[in-house]
Amino acid sequence: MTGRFITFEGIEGCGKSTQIGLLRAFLEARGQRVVVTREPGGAPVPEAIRAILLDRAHADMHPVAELLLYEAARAQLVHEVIRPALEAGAVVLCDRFADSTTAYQGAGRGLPRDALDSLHRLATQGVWPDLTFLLDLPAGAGLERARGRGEADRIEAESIAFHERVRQGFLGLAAGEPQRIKIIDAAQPVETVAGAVCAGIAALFGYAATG
Ligand code: Z5A
Repeated sequence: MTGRFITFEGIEGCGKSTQIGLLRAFLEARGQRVVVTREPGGAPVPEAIRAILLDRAHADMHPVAELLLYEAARAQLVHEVIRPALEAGAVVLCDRFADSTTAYQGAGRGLPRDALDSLHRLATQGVWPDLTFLLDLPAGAGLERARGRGEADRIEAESIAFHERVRQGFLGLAAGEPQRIKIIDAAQPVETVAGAVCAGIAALFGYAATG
């Protein structure tokens, strides 16, 4: 595959969508073809699964059912959007990917890591990020930002303790894979975070980070 696969991770409200929009403009200004997508979602079947996952009416969803739905959405998104875009040479920017499952369903819900890793292999079909930005923020700060948007969805409505376990799960992943996962302090102003993202991208693509 000739394209590049870049993912953004972090707790709710950490600024992923904001940074993906800025990075898209940065890359397109340099002549890159960019495909932006998100998890769960990004295509008709994954969007339908997203609606089930985030619906507060499904408060009693079993953690394993939740895990399998995230992986099902991922399998379809990889098949339908991510792999074809990478094969066509595009830069794919994805708002969340398998690291989110390890953090939320692993660290957050307590599901075993070996089961998660097996399902990631099945769902991702060998497609894995070249670079991941972890926008790190204390759970309370992220939820405060996100809750400014209105009623919380099923996952947002979890306790601060759950979201803090998720945050620690992300940090643990980054500690184990420092080459792929770059931690950025997401409490900094938008422009400062964007500068750090561009520096990481410049290293990957070999061009100047300013712009
Ligand atoms: N989930 C899971 O459990 N397992 C999985 O495998 C996957 C996902 C893939 C998807 O929710 C939920 O599914 C998610 C994890 C779970 N739930 N939680 N929690 P989603 O897609 O609806 O939401 P999200 O992915 O968590 O993203 P978000 O809430 O849309 O936030 P964001 O994209 O990271 O942030 P933003 O929209 O760019 O910014 C949020 C606000 O902060 C906005 O008002 C911005 O203007 C502001 N902002 C952004 N940057 C800054 C800075 N630097 N300073 C100050 N304010 C800022």
